[in-house]
Amino acid sequence: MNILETINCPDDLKKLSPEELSVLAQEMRDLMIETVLANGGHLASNLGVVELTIALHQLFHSPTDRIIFDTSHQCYAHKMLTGRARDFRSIRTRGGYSGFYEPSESPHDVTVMGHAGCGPSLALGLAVGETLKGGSGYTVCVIGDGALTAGLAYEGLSNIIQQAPRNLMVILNDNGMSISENVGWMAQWRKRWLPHLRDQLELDADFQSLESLTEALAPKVPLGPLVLSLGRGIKNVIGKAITPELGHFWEEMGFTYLGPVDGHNIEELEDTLARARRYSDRVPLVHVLTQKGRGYTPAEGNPVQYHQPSSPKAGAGLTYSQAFADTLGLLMAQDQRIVAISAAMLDGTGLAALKTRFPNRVFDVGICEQHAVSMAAGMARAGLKPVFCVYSTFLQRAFDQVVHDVCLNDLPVVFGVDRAGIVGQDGKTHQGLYDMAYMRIPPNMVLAVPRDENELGQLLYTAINQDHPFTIRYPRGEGIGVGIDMELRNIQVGTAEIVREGKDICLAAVGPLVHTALSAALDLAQKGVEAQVVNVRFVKPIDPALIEELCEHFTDVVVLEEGTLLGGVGAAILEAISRKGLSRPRVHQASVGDIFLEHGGTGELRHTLGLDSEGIVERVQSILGGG
Ligand SMILES: Cc1ncc(C[n+]2csc(CCOP(=O)(O)OP(=O)(O)O)c2C)c(N)n1
Repeated sequence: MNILETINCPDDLKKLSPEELSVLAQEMRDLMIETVLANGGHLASNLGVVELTIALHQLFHSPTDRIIFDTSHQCYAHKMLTGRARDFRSIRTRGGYSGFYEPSESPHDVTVMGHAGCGPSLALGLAVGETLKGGSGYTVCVIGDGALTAGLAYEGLSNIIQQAPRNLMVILNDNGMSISENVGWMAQWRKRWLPHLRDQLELDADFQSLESLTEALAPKVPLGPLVLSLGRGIKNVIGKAITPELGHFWEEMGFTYLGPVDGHNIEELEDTLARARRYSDRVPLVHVLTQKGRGYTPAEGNPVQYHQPSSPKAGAGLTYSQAFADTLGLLMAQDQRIVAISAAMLDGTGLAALKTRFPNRVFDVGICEQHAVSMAAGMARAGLKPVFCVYSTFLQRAFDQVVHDVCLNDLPVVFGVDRAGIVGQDGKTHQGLYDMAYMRIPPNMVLAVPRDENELGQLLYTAINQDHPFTIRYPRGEGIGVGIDMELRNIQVGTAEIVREGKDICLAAVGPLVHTALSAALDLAQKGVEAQVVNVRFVKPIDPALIEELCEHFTDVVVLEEGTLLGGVGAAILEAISRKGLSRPRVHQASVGDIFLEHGGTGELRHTLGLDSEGIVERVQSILGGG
């Protein structure tokens, strides 16, 4: 039996010797590597926080004390230490553990999270709640240097300083990386101080053993406390001589800055965290230096690729992100006004190659979706043609900027909404299910959904060549495999496309579901049912000719969408029919429903929801059979 198998709860850790803890860390890394290489998932970030997580669970008593990992993509070690090592291999699979915090799995997962920057605010809320309840629980918020590019994080930190709870600690998990290399002031601060950080690390290690000894002796010897505080003073002076301003920013902000600490030295971590916990005059901020990918050479060498290595089942076909970036590259080469923006997702959105090609016209702004949208509005006002490539789930955060800065001013900002629809194993925090509902609300917005990777390029061309806000949503992963037209052409805004004629029922779909509907129509034809298939293409404005056609020729229409039941394309069609004062055709919405969709394979999830060819055939048969 290895040591990890003996850990059923964090208390079991407390029985282990330092040597055993270091063997445990290795076992945890082995399990992480084996699992992620089989299932996909976040690897490099998790390898980097093994010792930090061990130290936290040694010192604090979760779940009475609450440990929040901002974003929670780096919670694998935490899951292993809180009773989930045995079935850890099920992570991200349907019915298995989530890859993020999931309170229904364990009371140690404080709250569902997957978006960056909300950790400080959540932690403050928990700490305040605990105080008002009269509880004694402590709250720890671990936040990465990447997440610290998010404006929301500073709203939380600023209010933490204001409220100064005595039961809260912030830990800066500094590995110099977001998914790609980090950007912004934090990254510059780090680069400036990195050589000094090393000196400070050594000083801290020496001082810490001395401080622990003095702390133990202080109550027992005369003048002990005086010697201790004198020692702290001297250390501060030496520290400041080596690194005159390190920590200055945090101290000025109102924290007590401790560190930097070697994030792979469990003893040093425990000592510093214990010290920080005793400081109660100001909220402590512990600066921990970790290495992304630690202990696995390929990940240490390429933390970007190993942030979330693609699942082994991923194929090699052209992805939607790549198709979008390819067309964008063509257009940028022809028109100097076109600029591209990413909020810390250069690699995922396919913009990394464009950044190399057009270094001054591709902007990685950090985890700052709100800022990205407002900046795009400013750029459009300045005469540029900005394209913001963003995952559907993360754009949610910038809804106000979409409405207020872009649509209210009717500015030509193009939103390339990637990972729209079911994303699969990342689960409910990352499913892209709401964009059709929220992006069709603001006046002036056009909202288009290409049926395949070829139409995606045509719609981007269309979007760039008009003067209004324009959203194109497209899914994660590979396209249908259709040929790509050499010539880009304009598609008339607000026009749907009939892709198959039929008289018995209409299947109106958006995105690749058009192809699924076509395949269902072929099956239905074998059973004597002639289904019409329509590529709705524009959710807004919805094609008036399509609505006419539906009202005149059909009793039933099935609307197929990878989105929420409320507010999406099904709702748009229902509203349009209802505005005509008609109650026919009957609209059957085949969507994800009004639920938060769990993790699992995309194929499995679609099957369960009836959004595959088989499900559509069954649905049509039940409708036509009177079911
Ligand atoms: C609002 C939001 N935008 C983008 C992301 C995608 N994302 C996940 S982890 C990550 C990088 C986080 O970096 P950091 O906080 O330093 O953690 P590390 O992975 O380096 O440990 C990004 C950009 C997200 N989760 N949330």
